[in-house]
Amino acid sequence: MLSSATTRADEPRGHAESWWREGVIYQVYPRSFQDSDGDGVGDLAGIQKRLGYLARLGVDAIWLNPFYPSPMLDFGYDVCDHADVDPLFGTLADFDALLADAHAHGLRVLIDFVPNHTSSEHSWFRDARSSRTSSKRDWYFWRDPRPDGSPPNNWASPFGGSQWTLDERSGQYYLHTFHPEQPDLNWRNPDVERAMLDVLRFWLERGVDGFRIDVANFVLKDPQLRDNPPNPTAGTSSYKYLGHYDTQLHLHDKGHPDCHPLYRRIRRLLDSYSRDGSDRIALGEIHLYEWPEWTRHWAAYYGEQLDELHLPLNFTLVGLRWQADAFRAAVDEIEAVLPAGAWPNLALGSHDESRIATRIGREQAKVAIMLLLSLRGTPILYYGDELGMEDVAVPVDCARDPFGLLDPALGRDPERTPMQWDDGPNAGFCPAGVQPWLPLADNHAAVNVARQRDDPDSPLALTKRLLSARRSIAALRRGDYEPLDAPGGCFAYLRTLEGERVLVALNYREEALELLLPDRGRILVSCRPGRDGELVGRTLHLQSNEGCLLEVGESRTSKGVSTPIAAAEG
Ligand code: TEU
Repeated sequence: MLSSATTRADEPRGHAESWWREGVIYQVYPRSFQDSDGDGVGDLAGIQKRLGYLARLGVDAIWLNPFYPSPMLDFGYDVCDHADVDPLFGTLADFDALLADAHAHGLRVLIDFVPNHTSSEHSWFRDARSSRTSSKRDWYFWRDPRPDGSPPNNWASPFGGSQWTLDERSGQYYLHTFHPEQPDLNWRNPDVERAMLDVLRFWLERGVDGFRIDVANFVLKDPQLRDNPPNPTAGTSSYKYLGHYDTQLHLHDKGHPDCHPLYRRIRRLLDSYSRDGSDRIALGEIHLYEWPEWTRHWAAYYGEQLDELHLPLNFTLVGLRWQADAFRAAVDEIEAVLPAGAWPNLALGSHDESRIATRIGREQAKVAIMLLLSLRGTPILYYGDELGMEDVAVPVDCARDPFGLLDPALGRDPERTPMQWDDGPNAGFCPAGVQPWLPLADNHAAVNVARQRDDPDSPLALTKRLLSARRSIAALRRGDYEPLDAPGGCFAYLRTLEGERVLVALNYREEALELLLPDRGRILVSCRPGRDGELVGRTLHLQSNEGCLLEVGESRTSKGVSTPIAAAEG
């Protein structure tokens, strides 16, 4: 990244014009990153204490999950006040200090914006539910029961049951996509839009660099609230099965075309706060996985003129089997549907998904990190994945997540356990003698930052080498992507930019592999330590679960033409 003499004190050092295209976003789950006040729950001051680690790791931005005042039924996705900090996490002054210090470390800060619903404890909802004539009544969805007393339509909630709950006092049902304590806001009421855009302004004025928008495409629904049809592909998706929710094709409770003009308005607001080199961005969570041709609908959230979301989140890779051809097909499909000039984004996990090392295995997870950090697109790295942290089996009586209370198999606690910093008490997350809010992994004495820092074979060392390669090689940050036809079990591609040419070869299998390369090369980073810098002739040997990034000489390929690389003979 360029360093600039004109950088202002309140902006990150060394910004590039498209920081959000070239940079790596690191997701911090505030409850679980670092406890600074000894209550067993992470907080903003704790995150601030660890900024040096993040800067040294080599990421460019952090995204913080919600830290707003909340009853924490859905761990902050049930917001009571959008313009404050829950005392559990600190104060607004702590947020300002964290933001300023992050910027001083060269890190951008994205925060979670939760537009679809509030907590039922939010003053808006308390007011709305107080009477049918409340001035806030129409800020939420209220409908009379059907003649038989049942809910107004068939919409099923991912948290189980109906999306409607009867409010006994007024005799009407209110809508909640998720938990009954998370009533949905009615964005068709202009006052709601005005109030929520003011929330964005509040944080933009404080200097945040953008927002991760929770369930961005859920905010506008069918105006007639029609029933959802059955889902003809129920149970066939590789994405986790949510039972009753997945028996419906969610055509009418999300993804209404009116979302698009709304995101154009939000984009205009963000742009009005963007200055040269300092885009304020929208990273929107888009869930459409059961829709026919969903990738086309997903891509539409970039906007026809690239005037909606900078990065509509894409979780394609999370649901895939660990197979080279499945990954190549998924990446190629994303590339094929992207509007001209749009920029992909990639994630291997999040606070909602089983950890990558648990899903595919420890060695395989290193190959996956290499994939994440070398494909075309903005990588989003979930905290702890750089260590190969694994899901932690949380006993049923300690379960905290509302999903898990519904069905232990769906619980998201296992992927939200405390960050493993060192081999001291509570892994350095909270002081000795304090009980962390979720149990630590049993392996925390072996799998932690302090241990891995000195181990060249560790996932952390690999992640650092990859992030450092991204910093020095522009082709990795912004080059074209060209898939290569490789032997079974291998996903290989070129990243090219002007004269720079980086070949990535990933062995998905448990057996060694030999590849015939289009040209000679030099290994920049291998998942196996000790190979960096190795010169390779036309034959590349990959051990089981080994990935390599190679600088290759001039090749005879031209953009868009697939270069076969054969299995080496003999
Ligand atoms: O998640 C949206 C969402 O739909 C997921 O809960 C999904 O259904 C689940 O992970 C199964 O795939 C967002 C947040 O990321 C999540 O933490 C919140 O619980 C949810 O919204 C409600 O705000």
